[in-house]
Amino acid sequence: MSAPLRELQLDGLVGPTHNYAGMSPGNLASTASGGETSNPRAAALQGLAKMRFVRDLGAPQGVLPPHARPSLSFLRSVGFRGADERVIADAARVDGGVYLKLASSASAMWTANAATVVPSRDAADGRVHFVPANLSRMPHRALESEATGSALRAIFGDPRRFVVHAPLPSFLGDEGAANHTRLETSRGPLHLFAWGRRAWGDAHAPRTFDARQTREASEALARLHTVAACVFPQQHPDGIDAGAFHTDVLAAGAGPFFMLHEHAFVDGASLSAQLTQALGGELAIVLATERELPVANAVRAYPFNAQVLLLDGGVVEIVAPEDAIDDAPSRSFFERVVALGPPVRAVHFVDVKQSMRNGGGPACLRLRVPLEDDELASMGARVVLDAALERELASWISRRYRDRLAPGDLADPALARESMEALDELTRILRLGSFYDFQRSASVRTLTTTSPAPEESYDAT
Ligand code: SUG
Repeated sequence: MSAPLRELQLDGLVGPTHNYAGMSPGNLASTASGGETSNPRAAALQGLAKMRFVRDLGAPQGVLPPHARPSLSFLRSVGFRGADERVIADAARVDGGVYLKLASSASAMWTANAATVVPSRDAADGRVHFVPANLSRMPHRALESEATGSALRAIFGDPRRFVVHAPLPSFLGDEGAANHTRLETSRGPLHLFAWGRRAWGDAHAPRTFDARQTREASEALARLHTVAACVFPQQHPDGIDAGAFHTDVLAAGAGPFFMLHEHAFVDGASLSAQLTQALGGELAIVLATERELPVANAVRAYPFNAQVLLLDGGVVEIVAPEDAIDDAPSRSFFERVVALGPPVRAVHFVDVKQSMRNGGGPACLRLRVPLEDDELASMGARVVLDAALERELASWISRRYRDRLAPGDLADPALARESMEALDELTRILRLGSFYDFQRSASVRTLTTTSPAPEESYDAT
C-alpha cells in the first residue's frame, strides 16, 4: 500500500479590488450583492484566517497570488488607449462601466475554478497534471486562465514532476475543480468529472440559468489527465436552476467520504449505488434529501461548499462556512454526518462572509493539489503557508488594502495604482520574480548600444 496522499490546499489570496459587481447570473449571492460596498481588507484577512485554521488542522496549505486588477491589458486589448488614468476613465464611461467591472473583478480568489488537478499516482506518465480552466461562460472569469497558467508554471515548474496543460478551447466551457471530485478507497481511486450541458448533442437542460460546464470538456479533461477510472455525472438541472452553478455547491468529497444533496446530480441515488459498487463499503456516502435539507437552504448557507480534509491516520475533517451552522436544516444535516462517525471526526465552521456574498464558500477558495512528499518539497516560489509567511501576508494586507470599496470606486485611478504597488510587494514576499505584466512593462528601461550614455538613459527608480 503506497504512502497516503497529501492534498495541498492552495487558496487564492483575495485581491485588493474585491467588489460586488453582480456579474454571475445563476449565482444567487452574486446577483443579490451586486452594487453593495465590499471590504477587501476584511475579505483577505478572512481568507488568511481560514488558511491558518486549515494548516493548524494538519493539512498542507499554500497560496496563489491575486491577478493584476484592474486588468489594463484587457482594457487596452478592447481598444481603450492612452495613459492608465485615461484608459480607466474611458472604460468607466462606456456601456455603464461594464468593461471596467470585468477588468476589476477579484474572482481569481476562487481557486477551485482555477484548474483541475490529478495526482501523479493516477496519471499514466506518473506526473501531476494541471489543466487551467477556461471559465468561458462568465466574461469576467474568462480573463483568468492565462495568469492562472503562469502562476501554476511558476510554482510547479519541474517538468519531470509536473505538467501544466493549455486551457481547453472556449467552446468547451470548463470551470475547473469545482466540478471534479477524487474519491479513493483501498480498491483504488475514482474521478468524478461532472457537467451541466452538452457542447453538442442534447441533454436535459436547466430552464432558468445557463449551465457552465460541458460534458465534452469533462471528457477532454479525463483524456488530458490520462486517468483510467472516471464517471461523468450530470449536474441536476433543478439544482442549477436553484442556484447551484457549480457541483461543489451541492456535493463535496475526498478519499473515502462523499456528501451530496439529492439535487446535486441527475439520479443521485443511482450514482451513489454506482460509486459504492466501484469503491466498496469503505466509501461513506451521506445523501441529503430535499425534505431533510431544502435546496434553497443549501444554496443560501452552503453546507456542501465545504473542504473535506484528508488528515493523518485516514481521518476526515470538514471545514464549512459559518452560515451553515446558523441554518437549522444545514446544522441538523452536519449533526447527522458527525453522528455517523469514521471517517469523519469533526466539522468546523469558519467566517468567510465577504466571499460568501459573491457565492464563494470555503471550498471555492481553494484548489486541491494532491502531492507526494517529494513533489511538495520541489515546489517553486514561497507559497507554502508557515507562521512567518502568514505574519507577512497579514501585515501586507493590513497596510495595503482598503476597508471599503463602493461600485464607483472602481473608477478611482488611485485604486489601480495602490493595487499594482501592493502586488509588486507581494511578488517579493512570495519570491515570484516579475510575475505581473505591469512589472515587466511599466518602469523598465532598456539599454541598447545606441544609447548615448548609460547614466543618462538608465532610470533606476
Ligand atoms: O464564478 N462569483 C464566482 C463564485 C465562484 C464560486 N466557486 C465555486 N463554487 N467553486 C462565480 O460565480 C461573483 C463576482 C461578482 O458578481 O462581482 C463571482 O464571480
